[in-house]
Amino acid sequence: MTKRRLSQRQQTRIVEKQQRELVGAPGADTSATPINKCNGRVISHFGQQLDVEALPVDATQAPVRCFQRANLPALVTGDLVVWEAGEANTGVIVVAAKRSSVFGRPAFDGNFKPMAANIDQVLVIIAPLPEPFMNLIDRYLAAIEALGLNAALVLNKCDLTTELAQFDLDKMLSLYEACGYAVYRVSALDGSGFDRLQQSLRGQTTVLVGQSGVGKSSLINRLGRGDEALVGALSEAKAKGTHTTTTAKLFHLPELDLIDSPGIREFSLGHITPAQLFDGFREFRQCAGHCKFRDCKHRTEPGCAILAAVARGEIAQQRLDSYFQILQTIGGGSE
Ligand SMILES: Nc1nc2c(ncn2[C@@H]2O[C@H](COP(=O)(O)OP(=O)(O)OP(=O)(O)O)[C@@H](O)[C@H]2O)c(=O)[nH]1
Ligand SMILES: [Mg+2]
Ligand SMILES: [Zn+2]
Repeated sequence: MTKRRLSQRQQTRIVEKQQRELVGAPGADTSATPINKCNGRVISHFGQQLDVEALPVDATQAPVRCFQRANLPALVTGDLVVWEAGEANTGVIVVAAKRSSVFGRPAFDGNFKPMAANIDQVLVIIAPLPEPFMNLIDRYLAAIEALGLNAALVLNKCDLTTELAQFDLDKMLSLYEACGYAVYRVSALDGSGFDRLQQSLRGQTTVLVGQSGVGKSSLINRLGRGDEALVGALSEAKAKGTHTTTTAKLFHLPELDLIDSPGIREFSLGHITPAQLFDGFREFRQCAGHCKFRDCKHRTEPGCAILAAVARGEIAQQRLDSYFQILQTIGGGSE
């Protein structure tokens, strides 16, 4: 161990000390707080720099471009911080508050990479175009469940669906409704379906996730003034998104906060365990511990509670297939 590496206890003490410094935090010693220290929230980040808004929010104040002190963990959109003002609308983040929740996904190295903090729910957005994949939806839902967050599904671009396509989409979405997920069918283009959606967002901080081009930014614009987020056309050749949004960004809309996120190409679940994956399929949980064999793989074993639930129509075969497919990618499915 190098001299510079801190023990877990030392690290915990530093974090506790930093959190006591939070302006206005319970027990904070505000007498010692220099006048230029301010509470803030990270609203987006650009490489090494973060845009921070001062709290309480003043709509007339532009965000401050900040660096963060090197001893702080990587900060993300939604993080609550204390920052010190510098020159010309710049600053330095000196304290990071404890997160009440976090959403993220594994980076290329397989480690969990936070993307947004202090959020209440995650909306998984799909659309008739680009074509939705059930397995991708299931990956999102499993990741969201593993983080203990609420999830709901939004089918955007309902104005585009033909009767036949709508039938197929409804069939797929009804599987999720049967599992207890709320599903909203909307069009950011013509505004249909927004009343119910807006109701579910009120008073919450919600992250919008999904493939590039499904209309995450367009939904934010429809819920706001209309010019909040940059929107990009689908590629003509492949009807795929063009990765217009490049960084997670928080928007304050009347009575609700939304975090836009970049569309993704792949969503791996390298950071979750096979047990977490099982729990991430919420309709499986009722069967946990009810299989005849303790190490049941739920493939062909007699007395399998999962297979019995599939036979009774309580678990969709497509969801079980999806589970096996993901399980294999996290190293739990080899036989
Ligand atoms: N017909 C129709 N088109 C829509 C709707 N919502 C969005 N679009 C179009 O879909 C395309 C992609 O929209 P964006 O809002 O940029 O999609 P995004 O999910 O933010 O994409 P990324 O930022 O790349 O992840 C744009 O051409 C939008 O005009 C809708 O409800 N109906
Ligand atoms: Mg976007
Ligand atoms: Zn089983």
